[in-house]
Amino acid sequence: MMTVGLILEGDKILLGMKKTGFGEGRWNGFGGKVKPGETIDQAVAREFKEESGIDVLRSEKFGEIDFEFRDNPEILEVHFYRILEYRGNPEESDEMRPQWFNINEIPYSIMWPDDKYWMPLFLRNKKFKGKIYFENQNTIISCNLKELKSF
Ligand code: 8WT
Repeated sequence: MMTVGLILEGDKILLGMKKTGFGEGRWNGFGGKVKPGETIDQAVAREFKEESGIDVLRSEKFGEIDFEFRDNPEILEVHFYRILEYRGNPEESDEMRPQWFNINEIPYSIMWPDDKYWMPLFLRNKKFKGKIYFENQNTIISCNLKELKSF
């Protein structure tokens, strides 16, 4: 299980350039694996702080996607959270280089290819659930997302 947290503040969104590991070289939200004994909400705040320096005070789930890769039977369940209240300013970490982007200049070509499908829903305050099947890290075979009223 994984978390991804995102801050939308007016017409700006905070993304981080992943410097190492899975997703290296892509702009992304802040998140990572949920640890044993930890709630998903705790993981959202811990990972967001570790990677961005920002303290999450309140967050809300807005999406859930099951990712599957053609060469790997294991399904990656990712929980997406909107950060509603936070404290502090973004600081670079070993893992991430944070940067604010205008929502009209989101660098989709340097992001996970699924982001162009669900990010517009996030920007319009919608919730969603779905399944995305990848050929490889650059290519989507199928994408099924459904809007929800609530989780
Ligand atoms: C992620 C945004 C993603 N992972 N961490 C993502 N943030 C495993 S595929 C994937 N989009 N797409």
